Amino acid sequence: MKRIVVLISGSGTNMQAIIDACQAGKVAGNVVAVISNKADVGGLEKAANAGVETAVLSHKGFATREAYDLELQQLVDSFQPDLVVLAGFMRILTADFTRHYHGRMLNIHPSLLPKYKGINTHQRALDAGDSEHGVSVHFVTEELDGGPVILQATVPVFAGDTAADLQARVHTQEHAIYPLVVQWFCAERLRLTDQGAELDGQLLGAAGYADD
Ligand code: NHR
Ligand code: GAR
Repeated sequence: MKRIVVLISGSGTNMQAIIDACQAGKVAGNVVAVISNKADVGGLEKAANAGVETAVLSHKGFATREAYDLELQQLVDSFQPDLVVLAGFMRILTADFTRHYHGRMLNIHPSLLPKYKGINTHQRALDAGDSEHGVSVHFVTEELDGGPVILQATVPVFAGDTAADLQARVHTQEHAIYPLVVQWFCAERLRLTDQGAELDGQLLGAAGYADD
């Protein structure tokens, strides 16, 4: 069983979906800890209710990002994770941190990458008049939202949609695709190579689509 540490900053619905999949036996792994950079967020309560250990490490009071990330790295490593999952974690991570977890850290980002890296993705898709929007799961690398994409889900944009409408539509898809990607990783079907993300030895994004 792989050991999974989830980093959150908010409501933790993706975290919950991953814990549920693990506890239902759909994933060859366990969430061994949930760490938040913010106290009193909904995700911490959800994790505790699921019997998962929680920790808070606030970024406030650290002089530099480097200092915070070093402390965060020590905390994460104290749980000896095989996989680190960013699930609505809202802090940009230093290059050193991302290198330390190279090939074993995932993020879910609410856009069809490479479109709309960064924040406010739903509003930006609306402002651009896009007819489609969506969400991407990717390996985390130093480049913000720039690591190799593993799986995406697409949703339609309807006339009159608000950013909140789009966010809700995307959220539902997130809860389907993130546990699936975590399952692939824990089953050792997913790898990060110099070429990109590989599923069952096939490079993703180049030619193949997975149907499982
Ligand atoms: N760090 C690296 N190096 N690479 C990635 O791909 C990362 C990352 C850290 C977080 C998640 C990401 C997203 O999915 C993520 C991917 C936060 C910001 C941001 O601007 C941007 C992207 C992501 C997460 N954060 C502000 C900051 O100054 C704070 C914003 C806030 O608190 O609301 O860190 O979109
Ligand atoms: C998700 O929609 C995720 O895609 C997004 O935050 C939400 C977290 O929801 N991530 C980012 O915007 C990262 N910048 P959750 O806490 O309910 O899982």
